[in-house]
Amino acid sequence: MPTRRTFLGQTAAVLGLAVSGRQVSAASHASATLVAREASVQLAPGGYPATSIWGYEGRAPGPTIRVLQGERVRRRVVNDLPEPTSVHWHGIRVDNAMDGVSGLTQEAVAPGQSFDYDFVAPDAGTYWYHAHNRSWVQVARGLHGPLIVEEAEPPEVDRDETLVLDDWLLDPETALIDTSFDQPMAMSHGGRIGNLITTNGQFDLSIPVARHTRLRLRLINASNARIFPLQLAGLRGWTVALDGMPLAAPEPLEDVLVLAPAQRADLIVDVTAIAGETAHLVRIGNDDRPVSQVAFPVSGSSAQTPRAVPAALPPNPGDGIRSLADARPLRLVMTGGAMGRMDSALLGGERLGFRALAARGRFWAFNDMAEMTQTPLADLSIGEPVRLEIVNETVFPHAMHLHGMHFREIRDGRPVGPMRDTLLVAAQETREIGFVADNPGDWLFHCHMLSHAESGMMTWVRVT
Ligand SMILES: [Cu+2]
Repeated sequence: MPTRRTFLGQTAAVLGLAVSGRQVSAASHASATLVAREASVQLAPGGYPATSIWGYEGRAPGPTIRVLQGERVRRRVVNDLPEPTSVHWHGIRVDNAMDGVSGLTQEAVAPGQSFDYDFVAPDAGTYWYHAHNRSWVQVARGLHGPLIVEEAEPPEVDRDETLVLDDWLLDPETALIDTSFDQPMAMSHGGRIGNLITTNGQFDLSIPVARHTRLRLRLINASNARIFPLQLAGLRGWTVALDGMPLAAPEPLEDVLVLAPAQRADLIVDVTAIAGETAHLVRIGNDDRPVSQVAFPVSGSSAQTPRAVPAALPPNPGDGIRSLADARPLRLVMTGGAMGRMDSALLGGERLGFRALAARGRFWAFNDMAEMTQTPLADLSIGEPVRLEIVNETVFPHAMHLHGMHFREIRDGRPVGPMRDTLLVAAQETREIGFVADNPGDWLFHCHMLSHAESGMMTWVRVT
């Protein structure tokens, strides 16, 4: 085997660079179009060639869309790509026709065509948008961006930073995107895991700060399959929202924050490192070693003393599910994958063995179905409360995402915690969620390890 260069230089290269992290700008307001197109960007460290990506406005992440809570989001998505596409507004309780799921809520937008998205953003918080046609390919190529819905009265912070965490699978010689999107090994294991990890498209993002600066960090995991275990170093912080939805009370972030694909976390952090030091958002690497995800070099001091614990964010409208008294029980059993025990599953009305399924690019099943079926997992009446047990019989974790509605987790028979849209279910684990089916339409429920979704882990519910 020839020795291949790797991107391992990325850890050491982090320190010493002082690049402004502020990528968000007023430019996001300038245009009501969002052009999906090819572009060339420098992702890999200097010395490597530029990478040809697909990005909104030619960037990855795409421009930050920022609106006030209750305002409309209007974007004409123009498809300048060589294949059809559509855009999903992840975590936003949109009208079904605006959900952007090609094949379910709209036809994919052909090359050269456009589609007008127009919806109200009812909930404040940190959301994101991404391609939802062939998403295991299109998101991996860079089609995603932040969607920030601001509170009428946002919390008092010195800076508000959106941090889009992503990974890229690049050819280590050419820095081109590895196009083996359908690779059976990745599909049947943890999904497509990249070899270059970026924040806001930079492998070495560095945000200069002063001591005692208070920052709001809006973390978005836009990767196809990577789970980010994160920690703070030189920062004292609290989690104030998960998946955009406020926590009842800020939770001190002293241990590891696990951010699964598609999940978001809003943190409020105070810089405790002193001038001359560098604080970090730390990622726990595969070998359990801490690695810098984002560096915050400290110079000077913004205040003499640290500040008080932040207040909770104002709650969003709607209470979600509070009682399970009349909830309809549903069950979703996840099977398949490498080292799993799925002997067979249904595909196209035919029962196929695991090898035959694998030959057709199917490695997983929901309730014995290795594809999205014509009939929904459940036909729900508008306003109906639901409890859904998720049984993970595989040996891999899965980040389960419900479109159109938010759920709470059910523990000890009670709905608890903040409302969420994506739940990480660990290997061999059973979890339960509850929600009120209060948004009419056809809504996907799928694994957000995107190659898992493509190879069997997708279903839907109908609300009428
Ligand atoms: Cu999965």
